Amino acid sequence: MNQPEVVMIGLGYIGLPTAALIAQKKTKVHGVDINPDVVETINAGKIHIVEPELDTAVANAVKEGYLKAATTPVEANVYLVVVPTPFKAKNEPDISFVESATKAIIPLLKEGDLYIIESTSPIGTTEKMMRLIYSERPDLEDKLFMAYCPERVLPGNVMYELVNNDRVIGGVNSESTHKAVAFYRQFIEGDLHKTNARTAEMCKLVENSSRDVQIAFANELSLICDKANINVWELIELANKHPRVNILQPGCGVGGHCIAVDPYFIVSDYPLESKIIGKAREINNYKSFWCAEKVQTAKLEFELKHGSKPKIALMGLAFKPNIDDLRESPAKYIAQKVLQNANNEEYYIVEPNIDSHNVFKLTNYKTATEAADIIVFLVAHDEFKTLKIPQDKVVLDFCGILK
Ligand code: SAJ
Repeated sequence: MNQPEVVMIGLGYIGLPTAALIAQKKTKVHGVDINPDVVETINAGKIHIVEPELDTAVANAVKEGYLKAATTPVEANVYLVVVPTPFKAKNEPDISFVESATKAIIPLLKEGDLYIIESTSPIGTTEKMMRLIYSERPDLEDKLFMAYCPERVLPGNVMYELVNNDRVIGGVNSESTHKAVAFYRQFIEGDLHKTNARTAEMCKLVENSSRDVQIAFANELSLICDKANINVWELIELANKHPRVNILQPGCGVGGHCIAVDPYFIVSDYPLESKIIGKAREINNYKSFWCAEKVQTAKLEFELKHGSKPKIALMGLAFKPNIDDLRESPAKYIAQKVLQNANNEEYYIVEPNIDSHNVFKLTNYKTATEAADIIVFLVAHDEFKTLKIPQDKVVLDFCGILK
């Protein structure tokens, strides 16, 4: 391939679909990933993640020569950093992947290049990377364009949302913002909103924190209603009849790679100011613990009443309904916790969206509900909503299946 237009560093859940999207528009993309297996898979026209429509997009882009992967970057005109920003101890964000991706491209940079970070990042990261770049390349001082542009796609609908969602684009100066907007305009049909880098960084964190806080409110209501003997689902439905009220749904906690994580990026830098954001994280985490305790109590009550051990069905392991993704899943956490406390009861673990699991032995959802004495709904998968549950079963409905 001749010199690519774009280097995409990080070929994961966001980087790879974005690379494929750019390549679909016949712009040459050189994708970079530290994992040689990922590189090999992509160069064979295949994909290593589950995402509808991504397979054909990547296969076509590779076949037509617009997408190529490697473990190291090459010279280009636009550099996109789309690598993970995980956590160190004490929920502090770790930007070392962003740093190492940036360091890898510093020697390749030339006047007029555009450098964009998409990775979820603490406030000030883009400016920090700017200082890093200019400290090593003083010859390029003020001659590069740099911006932050977070992604906002929902796993499972990435190929549609990447093109159609609005984007927030913040440069380290207005020239950078304009240059980055012009770049994204080629691939994105949603509106592109201009701001500065710090606001764009904060915007991403705030979007997910806002959802976390709203879910925490619903989860808090579920705890209060449990004590007050009120059906929380009915309550929320009725409250939402008010034209300006829109309460979200309680569940067994908040999982996934974004909403349960991003608020900590704010809390760790601004602990004194971010009281609601921090508390929401606590409430949502506590909700999972509370659910596990409820199972334990139901189990003991059953034993006292019947003088025998119950059979227990744990319904759902995914981090949200109708997906096969188990990472950071509160349902999985609850299942693990319940099994740790197991005392010769029989358990049926159910997850209709996956065929098998390396830790949990899975049971079909119909078989499990027929056999179990206690049915615990952890995830509101569609299949569960069609089940007819006999009156004599104990049901713990943490996700509104029976509402
Ligand atoms: N959940 C509830 N109650 C609700 C809604 C969700 O308990 O009423 C739970 C889900 O079960 C799940 C968790 O919250 O455990 C998160 O699920 P989600 O569907 O709200 O979001 P994600 O993590 O799949 O994707 C989010 C999205 N952000 C927002 O909706 C603000 C997505 O647009 C982002 O791109 C993504 O995070 C990300 O990458 O940041």
